[in-house]
Amino acid sequence: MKFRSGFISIVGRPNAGKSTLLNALLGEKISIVSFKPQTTRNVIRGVKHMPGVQMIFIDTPGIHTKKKGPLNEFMVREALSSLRDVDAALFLVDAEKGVTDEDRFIIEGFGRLKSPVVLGVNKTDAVKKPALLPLIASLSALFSFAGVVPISALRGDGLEELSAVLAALLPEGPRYFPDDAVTDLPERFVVAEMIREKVFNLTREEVPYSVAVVVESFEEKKGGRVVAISAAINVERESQKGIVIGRRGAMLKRIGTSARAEIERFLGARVFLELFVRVAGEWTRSARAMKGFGY
Ligand SMILES: Nc1nc2c(ncn2[C@@H]2O[C@H](COP(=O)(O)OP(=O)(O)OP(=O)(O)O)[C@@H](O)[C@H]2O)c(=O)[nH]1
Ligand SMILES: [Mg+2]
Repeated sequence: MKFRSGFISIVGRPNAGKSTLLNALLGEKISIVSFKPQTTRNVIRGVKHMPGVQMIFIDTPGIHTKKKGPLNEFMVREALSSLRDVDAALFLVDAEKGVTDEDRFIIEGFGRLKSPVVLGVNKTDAVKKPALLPLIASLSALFSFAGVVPISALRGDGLEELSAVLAALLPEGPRYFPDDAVTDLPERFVVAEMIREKVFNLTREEVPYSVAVVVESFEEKKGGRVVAISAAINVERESQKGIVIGRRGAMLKRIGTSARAEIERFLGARVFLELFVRVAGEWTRSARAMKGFGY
């Protein structure tokens, strides 16, 4: 049997469940998730190994048209450019939301793609079965998808079928990654993201959207059994700094405790995590400052 491999970009509106799906497909959490839109900011590559097949999934920021500003524009650009040079695209819609303007905007772009697009209808656990058929019919009227698979990324329903449909679209190709690789992201990046996820889930309004996390030191000790990490949570204003620190440091402590547990699982080591909060000016408005934070 010939070995097949390829790159598959997962695209869709914010909050459709793209990152949840990536983690579920890999069986490991590498991409952060929250109930708020615009969680993912960079493309996140994860490798799925199956007998005779290697699939490299690319999780992307949600594509949207309404929110403006340099950071949002960067995010949408990241998502759209991920579609260049992939072997297939997986378009994820949220069955609870139906067909939205954002979905229509994304579908319009598919006309220019050379690669096949598979439609994944997510969150089927949250809707009644009869609602799915008309949703699939109206989406299929807009574009000729190479396959349609209803799934629940949260529950893991339909993922085997989804993997099989996508694998069948991949060309013969090399093993791009070693057999034990889950991602090519640096550990520091994943750690920073895990901290950002906690801020995203624990703070409100504009605070999550004003935060950038940078791991400033990452030191392995005792042959890698212990890792000492120091990270800065950058915010835009003094008032946000107060919120992230919380009363007598309570919020920062909550962020640190939950992030540390997750980082320990990811690194398979004991972790000492030191967090501090820094005001970095209005970094989401400055292309240069954004670049410094990896955007
Ligand atoms: N009920 C249900 N909820 C889901 C499912 N998949 C994801 N979610 C929830 O949807 C929310 C958004 O999930 P994410 O994976 O962060 O969505 P995303 O598409 O990556 O969002 P962005 O990164 O902002 O573009 C979270 O609260 C998830 O728990 C699903 O199959 N069923
Ligand atoms: Mg995401």
